[in-house]
Amino acid sequence: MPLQIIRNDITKMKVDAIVNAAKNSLLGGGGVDGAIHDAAGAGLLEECKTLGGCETGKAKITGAYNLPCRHVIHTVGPIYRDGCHGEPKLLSSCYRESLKLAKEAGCETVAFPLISSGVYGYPKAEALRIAVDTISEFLSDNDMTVYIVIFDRKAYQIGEKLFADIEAFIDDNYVDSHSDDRYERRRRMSLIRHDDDFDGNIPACPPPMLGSAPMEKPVMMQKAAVVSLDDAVKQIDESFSEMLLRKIDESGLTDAQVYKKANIDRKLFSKIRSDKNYKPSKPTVIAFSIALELSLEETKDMLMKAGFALSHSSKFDIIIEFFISRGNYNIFEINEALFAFDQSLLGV
Ligand code: AR6
Repeated sequence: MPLQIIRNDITKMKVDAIVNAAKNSLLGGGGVDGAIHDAAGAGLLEECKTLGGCETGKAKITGAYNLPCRHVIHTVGPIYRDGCHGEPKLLSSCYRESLKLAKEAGCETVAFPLISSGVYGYPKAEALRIAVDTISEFLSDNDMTVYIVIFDRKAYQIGEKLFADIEAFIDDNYVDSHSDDRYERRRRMSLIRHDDDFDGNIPACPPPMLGSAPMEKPVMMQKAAVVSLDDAVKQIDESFSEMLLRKIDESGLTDAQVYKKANIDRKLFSKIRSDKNYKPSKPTVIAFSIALELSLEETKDMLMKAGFALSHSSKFDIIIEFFISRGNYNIFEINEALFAFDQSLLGV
């Protein structure tokens, strides 16, 4: 996926270039700047001294010394006053100029911190939105993988009300098939075997299933599977790829509009387009269904074409269901929520 938001320490990123949120002198400082200089070693400061500083909104590139990346791109974000002193434009320019340098240096992978959102005081949510918008715009014309590296949870916080609503929705729907304690598993086992047979060893958990998973279910499912196999084969009429292309046609959007909205890169989309039997990952299917604003039923249908389902034993799935059932197709907000609940993000 071209744009990924992850939580990490940027100095640990094994990418072609990491970006430093520096100050005009480029001579080091606190925050991410301090961390990068510490990890890179003295050679970085020596090279920075030769650069003659950097204007706000511009960027300069150096070697990476002891860091696991190849280059460091230093950019200087605006100091936030009230948002009415050209800050958004300057911040956006930091991302654009850094990406331009990365492209010129032949970088295929670049990691950004949330520029200006620390010492320089830019409100984190706004800083993140500008980062995502500017990087997405660049990626619409360039093939590159770009990471936004979030260091602290506060940088990616959703509103309290939304958090509480999702939490309640999860509570109502979540079947935690992994949380059984030893006692509970033993109790369940005793329901299906004579106590005399029970040797005290607890077998591996059965695979997670929908609902509260009574133990008889596998047998019934096997029978059903045998009976319906013929029918099921007959029902394989339209593949995932065919359904996707049909839905795109019906939506009136262009291919490019859809794959960009889904945060899917062009190459992957071409593969899907040209291969009727392409087998996508589950997040890819969901990203397309969000981009196409499909209903919950249609989303389930599209997932089924690719061999997946929405399950109530997965918090990820429940959060997706929460948003789709409310008609909220904003990938950005969905990702904020997924992040807040420690789930992997869409388009990742
Ligand atoms: N990895 C990723 N992100 C980090 C890391 C890290 N290791 N450390 C901090 N952050 P800041 P600014 C996040 O203050 O606001 C320096 O002194 C941090 O949580 O580093 O652009 C320079 O010399 C925050 O979200 O940069 C300048 O004087 C983000 O990085 C001034 O600070 C940016 O915070 C620049 O201020």
